[in-house]
Amino acid sequence: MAERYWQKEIETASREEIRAIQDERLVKTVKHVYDNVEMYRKRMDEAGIRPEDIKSVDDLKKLPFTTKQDLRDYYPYGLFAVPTKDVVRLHASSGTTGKQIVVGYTQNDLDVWADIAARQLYAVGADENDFIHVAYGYGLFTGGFGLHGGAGRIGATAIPVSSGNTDRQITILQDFGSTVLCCTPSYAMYIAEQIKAKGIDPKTLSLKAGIFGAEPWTEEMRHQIEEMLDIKAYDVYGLTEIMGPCVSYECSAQTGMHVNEDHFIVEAIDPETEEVLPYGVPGELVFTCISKECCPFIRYRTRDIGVLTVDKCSCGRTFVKMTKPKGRTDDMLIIRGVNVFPSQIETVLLRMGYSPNYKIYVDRVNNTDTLLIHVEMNEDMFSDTVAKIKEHEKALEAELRSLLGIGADVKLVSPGSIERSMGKAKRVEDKRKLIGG
Ligand code: DLL
Repeated sequence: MAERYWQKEIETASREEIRAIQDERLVKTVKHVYDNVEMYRKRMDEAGIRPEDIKSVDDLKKLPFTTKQDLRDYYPYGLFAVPTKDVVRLHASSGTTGKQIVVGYTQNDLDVWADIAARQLYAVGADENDFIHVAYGYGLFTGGFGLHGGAGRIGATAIPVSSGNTDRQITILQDFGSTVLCCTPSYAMYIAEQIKAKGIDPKTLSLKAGIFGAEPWTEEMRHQIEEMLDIKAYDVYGLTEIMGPCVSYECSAQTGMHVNEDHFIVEAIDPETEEVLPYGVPGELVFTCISKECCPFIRYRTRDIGVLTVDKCSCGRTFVKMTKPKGRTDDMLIIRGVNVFPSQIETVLLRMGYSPNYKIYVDRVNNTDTLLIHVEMNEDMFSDTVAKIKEHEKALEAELRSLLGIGADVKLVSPGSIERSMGKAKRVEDKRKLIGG
């Protein structure tokens, strides 16, 4: 298949060319925030850094980090670098804890966003002939409007279904001829389950690809969705603070996501020492916006753990690639001193032939952390004897122990009994946190 590019010149530019664009845009952005955002001016003055000291990407490490707490402290508009008369859109994210954060976009910011979402759509093989079924939520969440903007930019037909009402999603998939499905991977899985339950053969649908992100998901889950929906499933990454979806986008290679480096500089840092790590070493991803007008955050700490690589990609694109983030530092569970990511548990379940429908319960009993995982049994296990089910549970527990390095209790529950999510899945209930422990 001939490769297609939305903006081939930049997407396949040499590393030197990309670097030159970043140098120029970084210098401009630093001056912009120094002149217009009190927090950055204060922090740079305190650190004795003048905007003129930042001459290239090499100087980036001199600049202070920005955190989610900063967005909360300057809520709602305190970090905007343009007057509100120039702001044409607001989005917000509530996250799982704390006050929501608000970001603004100028018209130019929205145009850039549509461009990078268009890159994602082209990278999965979509063009003006496609029907883009957007089942991410529309509203203050960035998912719906983000992919929608990209669909318009490539001249495809956007179907703004938003999330929820799964029966209607399926009717639309059937009747409107959706070719690309955009939603969270957990919702894609639920849609796939419902399609199966209704006895619909996925081959009778026009779907060919899915663009799934907004939450961590494993390779195993990718394979399962691809098989159940008979599509190629692509990952997409982004966050409200930096733009929304499509900060980075997956291509035909399906081995990680290219960061749109003409708009964002990405670094991986050691979350403890804050030192910048070399390519190939897992670290906390940090993004600097270099083309945004309203909210060009500098060195924003995402809390997402990923690995950056610059190896030549088979698709021809030259932007740095990031792996699927395996989780956030603040979603990481520390159980009896051992770091556990929900995605590790998901890997084991799917490898053992279970569905990715599970719920993790963490508690503290007699000063010891407990880990209990509810997993849905497969339809064919449902008629098994109690003793047989116990055997399945024991087998899963052994596998989990060997991967996680700590023991976990597994309870197999009936198929369909774990609550499904139409947006980001909530997989963990940490009762230790509820009691302030
Ligand atoms: O989730 C933006 C988005 C919408 C991305 C639609 C992709 C598709 P927030 O609600 O601000 O924004 O959440 C951002 O979600 O820091 C990650 O922890 C997580 N996340 C996003 N994409 C992925 C992904 C949107 N592909 C937070 N893999 C980020 C793993 C992801 N985690």
